[in-house]
Parts: sequence; structure tokens; C-alpha cells
Amino acid sequence: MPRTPITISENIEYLSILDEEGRLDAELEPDISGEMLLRLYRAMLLGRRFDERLLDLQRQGRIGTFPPIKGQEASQLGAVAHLRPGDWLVPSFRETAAEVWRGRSLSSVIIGNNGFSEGAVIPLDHNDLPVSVPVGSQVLHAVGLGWAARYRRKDDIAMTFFGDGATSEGDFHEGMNFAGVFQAPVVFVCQNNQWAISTSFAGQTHSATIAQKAVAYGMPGIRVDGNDILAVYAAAGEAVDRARAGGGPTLIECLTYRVMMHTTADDPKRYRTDAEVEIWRQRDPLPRFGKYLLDKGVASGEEQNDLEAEVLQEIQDAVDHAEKQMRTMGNPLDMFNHVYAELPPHLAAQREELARELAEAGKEVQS
Ligand SMILES: Cc1ncc(C[n+]2csc(CCOP(=O)(O)OP(=O)(O)O)c2C)c(N)n1
Ligand SMILES: [Mg+2]
Repeated sequence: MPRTPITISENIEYLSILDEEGRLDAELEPDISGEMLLRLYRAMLLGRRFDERLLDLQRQGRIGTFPPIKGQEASQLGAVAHLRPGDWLVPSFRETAAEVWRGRSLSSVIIGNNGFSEGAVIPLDHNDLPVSVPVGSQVLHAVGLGWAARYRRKDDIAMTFFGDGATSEGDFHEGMNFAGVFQAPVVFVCQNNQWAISTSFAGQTHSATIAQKAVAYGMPGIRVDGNDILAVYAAAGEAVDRARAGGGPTLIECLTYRVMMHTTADDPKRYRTDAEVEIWRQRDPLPRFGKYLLDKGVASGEEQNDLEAEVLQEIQDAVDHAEKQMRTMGNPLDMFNHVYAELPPHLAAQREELARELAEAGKEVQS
């Protein structure tokens, strides 16, 4: 028998609508109301300025380690903007802008980044999951949630975010396979920011794209310019509509870049060049979108400046609020809880010692 090629019907597309110079491909321009465009721009600006403030706070010792999102705001917001309140956002640890869009308060982010569990509490009426640090694990949770919605004949969908590094985890492949087989309403958003700590994209996979991995699982896949909010919005809109209508899952690869360090505990100069970072700084999603709003007459330069002042004030209020709340929060003795069912003798002794020291220092804590 001759060998015959098997035609893979899916073609992996690359979508870009607003290029890095801010030039628009009008034929592809998605129909977004002026009100929504303004909301998105404000959210991008808030995400950017908040991230910068968090970095200052970390350097001042006022929060713990955190993963900056700078440069990835468009990838997150263009996608999450399509979710309804009843849908599920299932984030990794680098989606602060998306979480805030969904209603997470800035002060809870600050409190969470200080290690207080109170900062990770999701309001009961909110269908979102807290951040997931074990790389890729959240993909499985999203698929389960999506499948459950379908099983209950609801039209809610799940959207999960993960990085390029997560696509090397079994969890990603299991999740994609299950979602394909059961046509679970899940939108998989890979923020391909080119780095997984110090592992480059080339070191992560021999595939030319992440998007093409969708083919193996029988679902549509698309690569978009993740620094172009219009492209992300357009691709995510199609994926969300399809999932909601019973058309199954989609993989969206947002090609973007982690402009800052992996976390504040990392020094990226040890594994990548300044020249590479500079190329991506020129592709910044924020000024590109600002220029689009200006050209379109949605927000003048003055209006954009007003928004800037507004978000800076909002951030300051959140920092004040969080720092006030944290003064009465947290029991140092909690560090001994939830690891062992029965505390080993050496930890029991340390716990007693700490309780004694706290009491001597006049600190009121529950022992
Ligand atoms: C299962 C697991 N292995 C390793 C780590 C340590 N770790 C944290 S983030 C990270 C890299 C993640 O890279 P990527 O998925 O590209 O996401 P990004 O950090 O770039 O957003 C690693 C290896 C972890 N948290 N969980
Ligand atoms: Mg990455």
C-alpha cells in the first residue's frame, strides 16, 4: 500500500489588527462600542500602573515576591472582556489585570502578595478561581468546570490562562484532550511571553507555534498578536461564542513578552539580552491602544491624562486601605498550621517558643 499524506484540515492563522505602529487593518477591526473601548483602556492603564506600584512596594519591603504583568495587559483584557459574570475565570499567577477586570479588589492583591490568606478569598457569588502557582494545574480545573456547566445544560463557559512553560506539563495535554473529546466549553488562553523563568520558547518546544498543538486535540487554534488588544478581542470573541453555543473548546496563543523579571526574586539579565527586551518595549500594547482611541475620537490626549490621574488615585487609595487592614490581620502562629495533622515535636516546641515571645512582646494573638 502506498504511503498517503493525511491532510490536516485545520490551518493555524496568525491574527494582527493594530500593528506595532498603531496602524489599523480596518477590514478586520472588531465592532466594539466606545464605552467598552474606554473601559478596556482604563483597565489596561490600571493594570500597568498598579503593576509598577507593586514593584515599588516590593522593593520597599511592603509586599512579598510577586510576578509582574507589564506588557501582557492586552492578552489578558482582550480575552476576559467577553466573559459574563456566571462564566469562570481560571487564572495562573500572572493575570492580575484579568482578575481586577472581574472584580478582584486592588487591596486584596496587595494583601495576598503579603502572604495573608484573606487576600485569596473569592466572593461566594463570583465564579472565579484564585491564582494557581503549580504550573499548568489550573488547566484541569477549568476543563472540569467547563464540562460541569455543559453537563448541567448551562451555557456558562470557562476561560483559563497559562504560560508557554505550562504547555510542557502533562496537565495541559490532559486538559486539552479531555476538552476536545467531551467538547467542553473552555477557552484556553496561552500567554506565550517567550520565557518560562530562564527557559526560552525555543527551549520549551520544537513546535513553531503553541497554537498548532490544538490540531492534535481536534479543536481550533489561533495565534494572535498578544500586544494588540483588538486581535485578542476578536479571536477570543469567536472562541467564547463558539464554546457558549456548544461548539467546543479553542486554543488561543497570544504572542507577547514578559518585559520585566519572572518574579521579583529573579534577575533576567542573567539569561537574556537588553536588546531583546528593547525590541519588545517598542511593541508595548498600551500606547498602541491609546493612539487607536485618539485616532478614532474615543479619548483625547487630555481625557487619557485624566484617566491616568484617576487610576493613580485609585491605586493610592487601595494601598492605604490594604495597609490599614493588614495592621490587624494575620496570626504568626498560623505558619504552623495546615502542613501536619499532628505537629512534630520540634515544630511544636518552636510554636510554643514563638507564642511565648509574642506574649512577652505584648502582641495579642490566639495561641
Ligand atoms: C509544577 C511546577 N513546576 C515548577 C514551578 C516553578 N515555576 C514557577 S513559574 C515557572 C515558569 C512558568 O512559565 P510559563 O508557564 O511560561 O509562565 P510565565 O511565568 O511565563 O507567565 C516555573 C517553572 C511551579 N510553580 N510549578
Ligand atoms: Mg512564559
